[in-house]
Amino acid sequence: MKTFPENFLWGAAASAPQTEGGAFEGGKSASTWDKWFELEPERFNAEQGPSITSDVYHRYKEDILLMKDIGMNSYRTSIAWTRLLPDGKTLNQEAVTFYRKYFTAMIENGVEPIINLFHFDMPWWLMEKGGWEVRESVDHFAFYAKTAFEQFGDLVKKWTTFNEPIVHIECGYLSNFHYPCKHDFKLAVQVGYHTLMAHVYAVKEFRKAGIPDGKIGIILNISPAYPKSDSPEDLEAKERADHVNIYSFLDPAVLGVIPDKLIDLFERNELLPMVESYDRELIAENTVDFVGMNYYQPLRVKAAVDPRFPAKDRSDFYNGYIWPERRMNDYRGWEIYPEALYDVAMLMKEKYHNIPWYVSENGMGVAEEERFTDAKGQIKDDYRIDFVKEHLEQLHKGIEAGSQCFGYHMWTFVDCWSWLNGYRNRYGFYRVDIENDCKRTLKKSGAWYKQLIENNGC
Ligand code: BGP
Repeated sequence: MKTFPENFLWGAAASAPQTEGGAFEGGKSASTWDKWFELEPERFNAEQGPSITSDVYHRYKEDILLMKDIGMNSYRTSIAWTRLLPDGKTLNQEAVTFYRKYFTAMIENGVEPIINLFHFDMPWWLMEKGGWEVRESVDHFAFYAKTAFEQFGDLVKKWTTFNEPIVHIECGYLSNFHYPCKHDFKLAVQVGYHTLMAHVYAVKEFRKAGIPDGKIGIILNISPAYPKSDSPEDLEAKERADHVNIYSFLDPAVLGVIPDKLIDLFERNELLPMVESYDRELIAENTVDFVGMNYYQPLRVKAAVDPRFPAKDRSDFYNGYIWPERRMNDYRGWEIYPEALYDVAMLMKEKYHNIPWYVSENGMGVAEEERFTDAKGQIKDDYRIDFVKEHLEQLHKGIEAGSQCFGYHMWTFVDCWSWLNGYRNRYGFYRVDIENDCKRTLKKSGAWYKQLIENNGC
């Protein structure tokens, strides 16, 4: 049996916009997702929008008991900025009451809340001004962060600023998956820079708040790049991919510096963002205490074919390729490669002074899971159990080699709403029956996870 360290965090992750629902209840204002769905419902799978999702706004008590049932000792979700500060300035007391009850119920049931501030859910009032494109977004975010620390700092000890900041940049400004669906590399870099500064200002607010025993981190998605060959061109493609997609946030967040190689690459390609003279110092002063790593898939890269200069997209820095031996989760189109989790563990140990970190998301989305229901009504998701086992094996190897990983969170606890994919792919330990009042039913993987937690290993 592979035993994990004492007090290891076992749990799951989710986000406010994907679970809460109550989109226009309790004084909440519209997020960009709420508004985009109103404008273009046909862009969303089966026209499933964010207004109800898994109804956690009304069911959080019931859900926390279900967490307890499977022994989870921690859970990450986020606060909806649009609920706490509907106009960006005025504190919504109903939201304070809701989140205080929600977090208190977790604590009372032995589930430590890890609370994130931004999970792709830009308030619409701010998006109308340009969202992360404009520098004033940084100040608005800092005020929101400060408010959250003041209101909930007595309950929540582990905080994170952003979930996967690269995703709202690439999906909103390089591909067509998040509003505002622009394609502009230079703007994408500016959006990324403002996001980074918003993170830095939130960390600064956190230090000022002086929450006893409080720790702050950031959640990044990590897809380590694996080069097609050892040729200098393919190796350079790997370096560029890792710099753009990983080190761009990980280096400033943990080491307090933006890597020179990235600055040089952007400078040569006329992509440098507008900055303030004091930013560099602020980045250096406001590093994190821990990192969350969302790992789903690796990135296979080779040298770019016919790159444009200056670059118009990441494909001018590196190209993807299909690794002939790959295994796929075809429902999501993501490669399954557990070995990368060991590489991530080693990266954190060797490049990032062995900072404490945890697997903040890992999981497997599968469509039409009801196919696997047995006579007693339980979904037999053995594929998910195998997936987790294989990943935990690699993680365990990394911990044995000295990496300071303190937890493993599955995406997700109850099936949740997924952006443009709606409820197509399911990830949860509990099935959510959206046709039947969002009823929850334990899947086989949930029962298996309970055993895993009891044994602190598998
Ligand atoms: C991560 C996000 C989550 C979640 C998950 C699964 O990148 O942090 O919000 O959605 O991926 O991906 P998807 O829902 O696109 O299948």
